[in-house]
Amino acid sequence: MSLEDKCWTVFNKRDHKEAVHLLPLVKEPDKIIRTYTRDDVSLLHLSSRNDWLDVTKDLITKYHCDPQERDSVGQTCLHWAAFGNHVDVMRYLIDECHCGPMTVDEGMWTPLHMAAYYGSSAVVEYLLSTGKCDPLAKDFQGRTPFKLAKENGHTDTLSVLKKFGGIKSSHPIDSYVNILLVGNPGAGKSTLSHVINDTASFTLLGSFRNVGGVVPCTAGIIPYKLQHRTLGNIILHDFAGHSEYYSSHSAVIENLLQGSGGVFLIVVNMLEKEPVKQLHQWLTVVRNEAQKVLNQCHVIVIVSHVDEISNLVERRMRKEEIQEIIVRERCDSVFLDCRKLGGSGVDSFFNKLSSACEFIRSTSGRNLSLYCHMMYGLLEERKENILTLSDVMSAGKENDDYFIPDKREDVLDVLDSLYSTGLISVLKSEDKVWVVVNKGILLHRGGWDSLCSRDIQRTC
Ligand SMILES: Nc1nc2c(ncn2[C@@H]2O[C@H](COP(=O)(O)OP(=O)(O)O)[C@@H](O)[C@H]2O)c(=O)[nH]1
Ligand SMILES: [Mg+2]
Repeated sequence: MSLEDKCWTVFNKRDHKEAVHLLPLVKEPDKIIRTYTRDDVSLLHLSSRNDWLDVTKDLITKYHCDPQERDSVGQTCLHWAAFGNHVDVMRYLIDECHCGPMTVDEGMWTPLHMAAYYGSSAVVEYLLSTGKCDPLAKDFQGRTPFKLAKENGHTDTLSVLKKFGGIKSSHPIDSYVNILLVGNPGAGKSTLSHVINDTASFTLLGSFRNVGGVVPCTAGIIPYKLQHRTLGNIILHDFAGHSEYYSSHSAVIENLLQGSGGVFLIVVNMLEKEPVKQLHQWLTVVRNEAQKVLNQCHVIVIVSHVDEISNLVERRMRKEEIQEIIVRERCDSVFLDCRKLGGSGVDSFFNKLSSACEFIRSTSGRNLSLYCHMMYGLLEERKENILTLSDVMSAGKENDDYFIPDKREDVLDVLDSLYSTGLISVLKSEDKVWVVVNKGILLHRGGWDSLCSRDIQRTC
């Protein structure tokens, strides 16, 4: 047997004394790679699994082993340490070698998946305490670490995961920013909201978007939840401009902006007789609402239909007239043909909107607990528009991917926190609580009807 083979074998057999003895004798320990349950397993992988902190350090610092190297299924030494339930090696790899705790293997397993699957509770606790792991991450088959621990009956690991339920943790749902499109009828709000929607994943330069009639909604608002390429996660609210909706708009805006602020887009049609007067009116409405909610808001004025004025002198005069009040009111502004999917005006609009969204994200101070993220995952997975509190409680018990608190009051607290982000609505009557996951449903007449008919069915 060669010295290299011997060295690999003692690492595999966890013979620490012999490993320390052989390591300085072999040439290029970083090149020693063999097969063990899979191909491309290195000395560093085995040493991480064995919890040999001294040897792991030597391999990296003296013998040039790469802490990022992967075996044939894409696992790194962090995955191997998670398998062995070894916190010391793991801490060293994360803190000093900058190994990413969210590194995934070919099956999309993070080290947390690995630890949960093997019931390595100490590692689960350590990984969660770093705040750098996503306990909701799903593997290739859509399984969360919680599900893997549950499937394998690791009750200790499950309770460690649950212990972190109340701890604030960041997750993409934190980053949703409400964008509110307001303005008179025909200004271009719906057109612009479709353009934002259409450019969520890519831009077709030079093409136009012509929007047909807007679907009539009882409350006159259409919400779109989007993961936008340049804007990040947003919820876009296209408000009907007709005056009969104004009183309900005010209540809706107050509700939406609770706890997180938002970005107002005031759209004014340049062709209107008195665009300056309109802009003044909308600025007053928006400032009023923003003041009520006590959260940071940002306002961008969009002057639409600029393309319709072909006379350059007239265009400049009209622009200057509106620009004066925009400057005075210290708003961001863009002059646009709202139908365009690309071009410099649109790019400048997206840049402004994107910085406004970042501003809201950085100032909202939103900080949800792991329970909130779990609850939202659970609600999204159910794919139902409306649930009662008891539906939610039993869904929580049946679900293997997510966990929610056991007590009714704690579940209500979690739902209230989610309500304040604008992602769901919670409606309370004397004896019942309704959780509205798809808020759009309430804005159509059928939504209220379905809520009422379910209520009747349950009371019968
Ligand atoms: N020429 C031109 N037409 C536009 C512009 N913005 C919107 N429109 C058109 O104006 C009409 C009303 O737009 P819409 O988005 O429904 O207005 P909303 O009532 O504010 O939602 C539609 O036919 C749009 O195609 C623009 O900037 N330039
Ligand atoms: Mg519209």
